[in-house]
Amino acid sequence: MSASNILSSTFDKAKKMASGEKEGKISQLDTISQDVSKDDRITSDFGVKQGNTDDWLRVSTNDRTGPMLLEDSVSREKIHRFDHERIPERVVHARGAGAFGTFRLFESAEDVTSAGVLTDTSRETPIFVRFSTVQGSRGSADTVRDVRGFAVKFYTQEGNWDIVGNNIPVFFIQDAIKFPDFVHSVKPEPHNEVPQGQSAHNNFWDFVYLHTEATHMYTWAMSDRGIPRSYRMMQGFGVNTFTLINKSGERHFVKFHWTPELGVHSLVWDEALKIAGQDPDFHRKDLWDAIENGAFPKWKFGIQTIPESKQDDFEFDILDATKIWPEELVPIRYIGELELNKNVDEYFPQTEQVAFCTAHMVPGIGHSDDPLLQGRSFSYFDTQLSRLGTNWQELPINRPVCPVMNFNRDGQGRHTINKGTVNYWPNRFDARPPATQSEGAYPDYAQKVEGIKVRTKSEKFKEHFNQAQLFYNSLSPPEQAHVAAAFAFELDHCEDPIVYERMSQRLAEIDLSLAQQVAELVGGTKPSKATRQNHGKKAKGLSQTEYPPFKPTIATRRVAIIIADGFNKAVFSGVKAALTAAGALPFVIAPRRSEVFPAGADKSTPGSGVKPDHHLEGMRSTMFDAVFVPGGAESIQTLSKSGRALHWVREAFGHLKAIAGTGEASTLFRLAFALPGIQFSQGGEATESYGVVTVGKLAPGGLSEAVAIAKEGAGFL
Ligand code: HDD
Repeated sequence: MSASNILSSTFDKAKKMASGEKEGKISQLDTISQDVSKDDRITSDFGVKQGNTDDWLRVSTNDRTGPMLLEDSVSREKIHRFDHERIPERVVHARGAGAFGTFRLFESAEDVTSAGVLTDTSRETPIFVRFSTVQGSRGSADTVRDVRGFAVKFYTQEGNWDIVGNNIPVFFIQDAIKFPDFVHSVKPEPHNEVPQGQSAHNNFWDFVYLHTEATHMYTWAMSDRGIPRSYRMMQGFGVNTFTLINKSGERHFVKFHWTPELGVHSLVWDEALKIAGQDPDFHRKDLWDAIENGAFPKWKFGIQTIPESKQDDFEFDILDATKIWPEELVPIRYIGELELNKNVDEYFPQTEQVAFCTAHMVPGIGHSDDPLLQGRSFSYFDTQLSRLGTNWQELPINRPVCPVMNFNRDGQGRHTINKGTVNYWPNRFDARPPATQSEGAYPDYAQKVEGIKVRTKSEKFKEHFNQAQLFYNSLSPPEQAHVAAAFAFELDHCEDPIVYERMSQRLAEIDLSLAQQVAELVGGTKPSKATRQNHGKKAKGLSQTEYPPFKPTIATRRVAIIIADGFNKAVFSGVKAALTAAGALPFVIAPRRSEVFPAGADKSTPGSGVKPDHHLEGMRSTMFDAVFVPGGAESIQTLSKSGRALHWVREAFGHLKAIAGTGEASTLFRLAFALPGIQFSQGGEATESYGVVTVGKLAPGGLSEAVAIAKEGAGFL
């Protein structure tokens, strides 16, 4: 395509969009995307074809390499472009993964809002989501204990709307002015820049002790929510209180919720620690692979709303971001669905350059006086200036799909070419006047405000412990045990006694038994009585065990099938096929990656065996959700003698994974799990004990039992 053709087609598209034609975000991006094709030839940035991009132009002879010439502008261009590739990473949420998707509304919320995206059930709104960790830098590990970002950009017909949320429904601070202190305390310490992506250090625990409003949030962060199994298996929350305004001009306060179809699941801590080293990209790859395999992750979208007249009816301030709105008091109404269905084409221009902002709102959705939200809406806008430059809104991933027309002009890196003689309003041509309400102008809600100018918040903001207790009380016993273990791990990393001593006392304001367990482990003084009585109340929706998958499924779960020479091929093939048919991802693991032969095969005939996906040393059990071991006398004998194979199944057992085996596999399991109570099947019946499913003897043609085992194993996930 010639340059003029490319330009005219780009302009045609832009013109169509400006005239209001509904364009999807992907087709908009297609206008500026470039495929790498074999038929293309390398050119300079200015289009001149290059014959050699490997040698700098220099004065040389065959015998001697001489000096390089400054005149070689193409070499200079290549190095110069490389020197400036990096932009400042995000101050927080630097490490992330993004994907495109679609938002569909199945119930109109017109009783509370006039926003098209929340009232028009015939629409499909294109969206971009970026998940992230908070503390670590861009190259840090995915599975650290941390809050996860869940930022959603809706490219609506009325402009961009961003919900910049997290996987935890509350926050560490109530007022945006404290954000720099909070972030400094959790980031690596200033003297030695240690640790990376961890809250397990003196400064963080020092800050949150001195700052009691963080208590509720750090109790969540120490729960299993801090170590999700997958971005696909996390809830998302808008966290702040926003407002919705309906056609009659009535205002409701609102909180936004995303609930995953796959249920809410976590890693166990030992697993998270190991994966951080074994596969730092674990979550990124998980999201990418699911989308590439067509297993599109989905979330239900819900709203909790409170009419303006009921604003003061609660014992907490509904504008306080350190508080949830318990579902018993304010039920969630599910009205829409989000699906992620396309990976990015290039990470930097899309995932890295996407810029979210809490101030990006469309008519029908508005701010509240939530003091955290108000400050955020300044901060996000401001940070993009140093990260992306003045014209960050023009970057392709950030552009709305509806027309943008105003008299903002110039600045570094400006792309838009505005034709015409005027760049101001009003002008003598009446060009580009502001819109009227009936044309869709954003309505400013006429809110009555009164008060005196002070640096304080209302009384209710001063209560900091009730909901920390509510959360802790609502967890199941294993979840509570994980919270205690997490505090004990983190405070063990604090060398300064004042820090772990004070925190041991602080936990007694949540729950005495929690404080005692932690104090004993970390060497703090064990409190003998609660500094604050636990009120004993619970609320629904806080334990993640309340979020099983909408439909139980093994789809996209990674199952390791462990074999060695002499394995039972019929069982192996049957189970593998059954897993694949159910949408699971089976991986064959063996002592070596070169061909492994089933019982009875001629090892000298290449092709009669199976080529494993990985060898036992190369890929650890932590990478998988379940393990299946088919029988075969020789195979099991080899595996039983292998320390690595025994460790593999033992580790999977320790991490509470589903484990299944047939025939001789129970010999391997007996060796690996020398637990007196564990039962193994002797006959043809499947036996389930401690999450291990076995069938001792497979009848001839017993494949169906093996397949049933695989499916039953799936039931544990
Ligand atoms: Fe923030 C990024 C979520 C409070 C200032 N924040 C950022 C991202 C998420 C959140 C998901 C990453 C967006 C992306 O993927 O690009 N932040 C939250 C939530 C908060 C919150 C749920 C509490 C309700 N944030 C918060 C406050 C401030 C900021 C109080 C400042 C006063 N946040 C930022 C920031 C970042 C950011 C520095 C870094 C990069 C960016 O904005 O674009 O401006």
